[in-house]
Amino acid sequence: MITCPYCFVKVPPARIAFRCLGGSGRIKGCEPRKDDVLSTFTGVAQELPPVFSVRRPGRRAVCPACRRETAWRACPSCHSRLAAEYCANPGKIVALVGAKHAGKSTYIAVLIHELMNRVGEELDASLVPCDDRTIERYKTDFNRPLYGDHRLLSFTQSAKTAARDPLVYLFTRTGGGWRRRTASLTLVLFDTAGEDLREREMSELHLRYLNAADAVIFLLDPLELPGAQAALHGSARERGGILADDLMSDQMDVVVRVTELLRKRNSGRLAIPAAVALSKIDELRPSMERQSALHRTRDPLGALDLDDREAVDEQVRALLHQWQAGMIDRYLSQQYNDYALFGLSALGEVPEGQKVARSGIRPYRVEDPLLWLLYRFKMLDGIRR
Ligand SMILES: Nc1nc2c(ncn2[C@@H]2O[C@H](COP(=O)(O)OP(=O)(O)OP(=O)(O)O)[C@@H](O)[C@H]2O)c(=O)[nH]1
Ligand SMILES: [Mg+2]
Ligand SMILES: [Zn+2]
Ligand SMILES: [Zn+2]
Repeated sequence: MITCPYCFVKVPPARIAFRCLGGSGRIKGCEPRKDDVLSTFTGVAQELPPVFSVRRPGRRAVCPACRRETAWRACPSCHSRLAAEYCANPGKIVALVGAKHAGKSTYIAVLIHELMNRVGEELDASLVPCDDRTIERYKTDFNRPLYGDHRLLSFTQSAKTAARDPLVYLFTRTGGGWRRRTASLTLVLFDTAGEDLREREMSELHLRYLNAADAVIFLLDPLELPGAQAALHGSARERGGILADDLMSDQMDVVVRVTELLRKRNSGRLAIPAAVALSKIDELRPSMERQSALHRTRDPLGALDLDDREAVDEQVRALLHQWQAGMIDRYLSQQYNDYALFGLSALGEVPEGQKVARSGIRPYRVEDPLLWLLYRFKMLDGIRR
């Protein structure tokens, strides 16, 4: 079974569809025509050669209409293209969720950038976009505003008003040891708007997305945890609490709602790994730093440092309890077999108005949740020092 990374419908391999290549030059083939299924799904009119299904889908198939051979595989449900690498490497879908304004989009923007550069180098890994839409969308919606114009990202539009394409990347790493085994992971990141996760009537797409998730990352905004106020910079205290009166419940609400949905898949404690991260920890007061494992930089070991992991986990747990948000920790421990706590900052510095700080983007521990998940997926070693 593979999960379509666009519509998140589960597709048995025997039902993978193909799209005719159409004609090119002197080679005759089917004419492009309006694809209603894809147009409805993407919200943009799409003209392409037709999609067809075959009895035993392999890597290629012959179009029944024009007899031309094609290797363009498509999801039978939404007609999006399924990349060959994706079909070969059943993807791990990482769901990223958090309340409105928690920092999800900024986190995605910076995480991808880091995986392509610094962290990719450390792990001897490559991150390659799986389709053109991913390349386009990362560039226009994430990279250009943040890294090009140094502007903060605008809030994510609800899936109700704008089509939402997930970003799909193939993450490949060559492991250590004499065998140099190569392992791949398809990373499907779906940038949700905070309000979409909150409403009682969550959309079909979101339900399928969460249902298909192999791991979930929760982002919690410390500015919105009332008990955290004393630990924040003065300016952050003023900026916090702008969203609603009942903010703790807002941060918590998303955790509970998403957990309830995941719960429908099985009874007992959930087996799906959950990474729970405080975002924006650059907003914590410098006085926090002295005893803090959180403020120690992670050594680039190319492996998960288990001692460091435990220290950070403990510290974030202590912070949550100190901030009267211990309920979140208790709730997680009741619901999940496997959850871990993190603290990170995508920007690394408090933004100045609508711009990133003049010192630039200096992410801090953004990769930690992913390293932990890779370790959980057996794609990264854990070491003790
Ligand atoms: N100090 C600090 N602020 C951040 C950081 N990341 C995001 N922010 C702030 O949080 C705001 C919201 O960030 P987004 O990434 O748009 O949040 P979101 O979760 O995608 O929000 P929605 O799309 O509306 O659900 C930004 O405009 C920044 O002001 C960070 O690492 N540090
Ligand atoms: Mg957003
Ligand atoms: Zn054809
Ligand atoms: Zn699909």
